[in-house]
Amino acid sequence: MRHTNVNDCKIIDVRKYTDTRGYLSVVEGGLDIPFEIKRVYYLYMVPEVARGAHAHRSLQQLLIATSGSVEVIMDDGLEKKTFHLDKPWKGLLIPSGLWRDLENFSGGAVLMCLASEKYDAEDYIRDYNDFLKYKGV
Ligand code: T46
Repeated sequence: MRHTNVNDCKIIDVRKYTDTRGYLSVVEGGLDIPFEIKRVYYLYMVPEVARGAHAHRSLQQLLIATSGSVEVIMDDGLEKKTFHLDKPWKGLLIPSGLWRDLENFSGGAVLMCLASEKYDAEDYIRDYNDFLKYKGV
């Protein structure tokens, strides 16, 4: 989606159930988030490097730092917005068509992604100038 902007990204409280045994969090596609989940992947044992640096043409995602913390910098070509993910019940809902950089993974961080589509290398825009052209900036 060419017309999305950083203000379309939303932090959501992931549904959680608590009792004396601790916490259980759940995400159901189409119910807690506006898409069906076709793929789950997660990043872990990330050294002091940045990841991401791409946009997706179609993919919608929910990112959750299930352990530790990470910064996600969203960029629509005109504006940037930084989200700090640091709780297993805090999710960042990302619509398609936005550039993201992932930085400052804490030690032991695990970043889980619930994705709206199966893997498709063609869905990625990995060159920032191509991204700006795509957004018409
Ligand atoms: C994203 C951030 C949060 C696959 O073969 N299948 C997959 O489903 C995925 C996600 C990746 N790969 C392969 C492609 C690359 O050879 O795994 C390798 C590393 O992927 P990438 O360089 O895209 O990793 P990140 O951390 O830059 O980005 C990933 C996701 O690709 C991306 O969708 O939003 O995590």
